[in-house]
Amino acid sequence: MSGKPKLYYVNGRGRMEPIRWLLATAGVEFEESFIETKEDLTKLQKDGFLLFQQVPMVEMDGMKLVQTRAIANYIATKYNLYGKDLKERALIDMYVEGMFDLNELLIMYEIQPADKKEQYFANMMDKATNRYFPVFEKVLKDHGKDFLVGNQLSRADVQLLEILLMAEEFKAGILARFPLLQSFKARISNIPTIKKFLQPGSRRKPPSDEDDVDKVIKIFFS
Ligand code: GSN
Repeated sequence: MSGKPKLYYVNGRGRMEPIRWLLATAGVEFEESFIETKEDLTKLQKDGFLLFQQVPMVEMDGMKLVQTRAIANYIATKYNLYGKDLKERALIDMYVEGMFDLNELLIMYEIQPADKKEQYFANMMDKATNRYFPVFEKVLKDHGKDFLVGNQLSRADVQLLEILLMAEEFKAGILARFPLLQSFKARISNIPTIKKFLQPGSRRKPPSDEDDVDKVIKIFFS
């Protein structure tokens, strides 16, 4: 074994992308094993690799970690991206849970039936710009610091940047009303490990195309 974490998921963003972001931010190299077919998933399930028969799964430090949040919590704690005390951690948890909720909305867009997409998109954009983004804009405005919590980089910053970039892919200009989120985006994107992750050739996954979506539906939803 190489000693590097090994990620088991499809070759796309989905629930694994926040994990890739956290590892990349921590400067940790990782390997990936991609599930390409339903049979690949069934094999992992039959071999007893997956505690709840689901991915994401990350093999690291002698463990087979499942449940996205548990995996992210472990990595964030291990690499000091989880605040310096209980109160900071509580804030980070609240922010990150909001981000997970928004992330879920965004990643589920592609698999909506064609006749539901327009309405789904409108709701998703409404939630992003009227529920979630104003919260983070206000946090930055109120404390006037560079990072969301404790004036040091945490998983909340990393996960917010990920979601800002994803939201912009859906709608360029979505940050127009949020000047502090725009400067936050530029600042966090410039952290060396993150800058590297944002460059072509990194492990960051592109947005999915129609073929990817068909494949994911076949693997997980049929
Ligand atoms: O967050 C988590 O990891 C879990 N609460 C949910 C994981 C999950 O739903 N995994 C699906 C794939 S959909 N996106 O990641 C899954 O592995 N489904 C296979 C199955 O047989 O349930």
